[in-house]
Amino acid sequence: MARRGSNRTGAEDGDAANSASRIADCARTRSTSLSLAEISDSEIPESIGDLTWLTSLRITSKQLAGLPKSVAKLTNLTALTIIGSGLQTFPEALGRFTTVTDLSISAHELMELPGDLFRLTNLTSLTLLTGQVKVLPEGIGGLTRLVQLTAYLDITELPDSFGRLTRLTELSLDAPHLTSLPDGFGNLAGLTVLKLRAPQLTVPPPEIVSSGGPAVLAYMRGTSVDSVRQWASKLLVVGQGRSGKTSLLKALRGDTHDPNEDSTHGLNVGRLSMPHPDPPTGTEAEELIMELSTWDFGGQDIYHATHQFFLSDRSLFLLVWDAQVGWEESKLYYWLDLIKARAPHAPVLIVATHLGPRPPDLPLHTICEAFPGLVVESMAADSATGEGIDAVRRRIAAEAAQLPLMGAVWPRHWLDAAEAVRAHPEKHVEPRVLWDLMAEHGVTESAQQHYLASALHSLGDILFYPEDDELSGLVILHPQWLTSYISRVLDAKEVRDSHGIFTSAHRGRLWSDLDRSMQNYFVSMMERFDLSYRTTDASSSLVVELLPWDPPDYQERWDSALEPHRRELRLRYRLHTVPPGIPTWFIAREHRFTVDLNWRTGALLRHQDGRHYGLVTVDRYTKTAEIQARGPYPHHFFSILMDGFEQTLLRYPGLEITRYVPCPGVLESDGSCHHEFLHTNLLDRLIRTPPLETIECPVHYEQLNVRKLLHGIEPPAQSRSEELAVALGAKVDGLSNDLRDIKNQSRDILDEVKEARIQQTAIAAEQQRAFLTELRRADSRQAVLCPSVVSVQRVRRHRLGGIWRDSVFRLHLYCEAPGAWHRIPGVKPYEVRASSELEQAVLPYARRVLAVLKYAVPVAGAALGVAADDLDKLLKSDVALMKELVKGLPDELVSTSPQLGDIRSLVRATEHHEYRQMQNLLLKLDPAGFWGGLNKVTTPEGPTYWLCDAHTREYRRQPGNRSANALP
Ligand SMILES: Nc1nc2c(ncn2[C@@H]2O[C@H](COP(=O)(O)OP(=O)(O)OP(=O)(O)O)[C@@H](O)[C@H]2O)c(=O)[nH]1
Ligand SMILES: [Mg+2]
Ligand SMILES: [Zn+2]
Ligand SMILES: [Zn+2]
Repeated sequence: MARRGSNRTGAEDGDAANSASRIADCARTRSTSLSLAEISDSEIPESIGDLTWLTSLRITSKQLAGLPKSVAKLTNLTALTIIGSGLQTFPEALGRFTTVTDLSISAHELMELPGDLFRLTNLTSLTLLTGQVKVLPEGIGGLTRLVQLTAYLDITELPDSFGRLTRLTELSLDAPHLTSLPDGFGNLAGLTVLKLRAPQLTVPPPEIVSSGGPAVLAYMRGTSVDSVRQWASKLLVVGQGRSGKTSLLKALRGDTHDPNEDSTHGLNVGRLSMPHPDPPTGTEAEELIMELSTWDFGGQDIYHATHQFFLSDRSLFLLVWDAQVGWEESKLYYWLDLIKARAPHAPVLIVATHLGPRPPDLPLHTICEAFPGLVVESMAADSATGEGIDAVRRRIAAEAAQLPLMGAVWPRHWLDAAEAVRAHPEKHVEPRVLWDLMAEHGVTESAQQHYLASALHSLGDILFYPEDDELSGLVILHPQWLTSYISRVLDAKEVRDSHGIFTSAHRGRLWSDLDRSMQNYFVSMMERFDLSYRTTDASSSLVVELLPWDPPDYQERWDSALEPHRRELRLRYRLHTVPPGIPTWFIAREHRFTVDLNWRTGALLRHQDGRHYGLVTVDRYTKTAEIQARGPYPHHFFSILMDGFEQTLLRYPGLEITRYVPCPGVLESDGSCHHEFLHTNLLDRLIRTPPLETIECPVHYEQLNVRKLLHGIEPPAQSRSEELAVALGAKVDGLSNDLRDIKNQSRDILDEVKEARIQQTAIAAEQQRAFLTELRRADSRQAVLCPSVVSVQRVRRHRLGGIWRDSVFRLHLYCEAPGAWHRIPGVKPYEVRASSELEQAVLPYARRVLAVLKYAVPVAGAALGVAADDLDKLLKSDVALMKELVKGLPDELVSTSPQLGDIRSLVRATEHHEYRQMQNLLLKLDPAGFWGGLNKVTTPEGPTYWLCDAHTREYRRQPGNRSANALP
């Protein structure tokens, strides 16, 4: 009731007010937009029909069953949003809203989309978050004005009519069971933003989808012109060293057995062709030949981390073991764990070799129970005598024929070009040669050449990193060639003896057949794979797989990081297996924090501020990993490390991960408490209404605050850090005043100021990072089209005749370095004439930026070529002007609905409308994409930021000579 009479357009009340009073409010203020948020009543009163002037209506309700008849009178409505989690049938009245151009419906229980929906032919923007709907009717093709479509559906296919939506520019589709796109999809020529989450898709193949919208369109257009089916796939052969992998492949090919077969160094790629056992009807040739590219991996442990990059899902695995050695010694569980982690959907054929006195027995039933759906059969064959080889070959053919990508449709030219690239005899070429080769085979468009190259890269056929300054000049056509050189380093006793330090002297000896530039290229390649990093003495690298197992003495340093604050954050990961590369890849990836205290299963790291420390440890026996951070305000550093670690774990899409928060309690008897809380469980407690704020530790019986346990683990922790930022800001100001008094310049105060500043910066960093993460959550890396942090001012411009007439918005770009947001010195702002239309886009966005910017801490200016004081002044004036600018804006902040679970990202995507609008504005203002000289940097932890040169250097592996793009 307190809100009555306030003239707030579209305000949403947090409390569950009844809709009648809101409608009455609206009737009095004649506001054109009405929001009925979280209303408690299931029926909306008919009086809503009196609000005939309404143009925008938003209803969110858990109880909503339908809409009153009178809504039909709202003939001016153009935007309608209904979020009704309980809505089971579509409101009948909906079909009458023919004036509506913008419709958004979230209804998780809705099973069907009625034909009525497709009468709304004026729709330009449609959002359907209806995850249970199994069919998208052909009627969708009638909505030819659609520009933007966001949908979460349970469909397996899109209707053919979809190709008629030729005005579509933005499509976000989350369809977990979608298998193919319709032929007409290629007609959607204007589609610039395509976000597809469709893991089951085979047409186009995932390697194309990962390149983004334009690649998908080019592919679909290509197939509609002329397509062929590709009958090829990969056969990956793994197992312990000397188990008989190479020999088995030879036997399958019909080559003679070599009793003295050499051990495989790195990996060997070859071919195996076999007839399709059951060619689809209509196949022209009498016999359809399937081409399998065989990947024979050297079995030695040391290679395993390198091999992971070539173990791809949607391939067939042969897991080979030596019957005379036995299944346990052959580590079948280890290999199955690994395959499951890396390629959870791949079929595995277990093959015992070396048939002899000891029968090839194994507990198949138990194994199949432990790995449901993974193992397709267990067989036995002898490569020396040929016994059983035919049966294995037949079984491989049968399984290969079933692989999802066997027989995939490709544009004819693309396939021709791909074949030509695969058959090229050179080991490496310049990109120019690759493009020429593709052009010769009909792929002439530069963009298409890039999509194809990136698909071949994802398939493991070539290695090419066009966005990496150091690696972009070369295309490796045969990955096994590169791995053989890496293997030499991994095999080298001298490198192992020097604790993994690979010096230029080693390089000269081990890679003597490579010239200098190729050696450098290979070193960079190893860094790309997180296998090594350059040490401070830039001529050496540290090969992380060769680090010693025993930790150095780090404890004292680690303990000192706890004083004087005793602030510590911890998170524990329990994994179903500790696969190769964990945590070594992480150690390489995060080496910018190194203090040279690394070992094979852990590392002590330090933040650049010198006060925050992190510790990462892995226990292979208990299959746990732990991340800890300590310092004055460890949350920021902790989240960086956590992101980096999660990013590394992502290389294993099938890895089972459970996260725990260790109990911080201390027991009188024996030190710290050993209990751990399930991370999801803690989160669940807070989602409850009312939230369960405390939890009892079952070991030491203390009631613990759940938020405190989770602090720093769950972004963005906005309110907590805001409070602290305010308090600290005041403290720093106060202390600084004290300092002006000469007598008071004691060490203590200086130290205190320094300490407070470190904390302040860490808090700002956490907020700024969380802001950008949230903003870009729905974007892929490619979609981070332009910088997002801008300060906005409105200036009156002096016109001829001395009259102040024209008003412009002035936009200053900011460097996005977390914790150090700053204007870029010497760069002119963008200017755009203010209009009311623009205001709607700019102001709400400016407010969001301001919410974070106001706590920003002045950057140390020296590195940026300006005095810190000047930057500080700019920052303060930007904040003041922005406050002025957004004053009077209704304080409506759209809430997201956590109940919606996995469709959350899409909900956010649609609610990030203002971000999109700002993005579009900036793209118009800077069509050449200069962005004040900011660099787009993808950090090793995943997020992409736009950074000034000085801050870019922090992420570069070596100052000044490489871009910091992370691995794919
Ligand atoms: N009798 C017999 N010998 C075999 C069989 N398979 C392999 N061998 C022999 O076992 C040894 C190892 O075989 P490889 O094929 O090189 O084994 P691998 O698994 O490729 O070994 P790595 O490359 O080191 O991982 C060689 O001496 C082979 O001749 C088999 O089925 N029967
Ligand atoms: Mg071998
Ligand atoms: Zn406890
Ligand atoms: Zn910067």
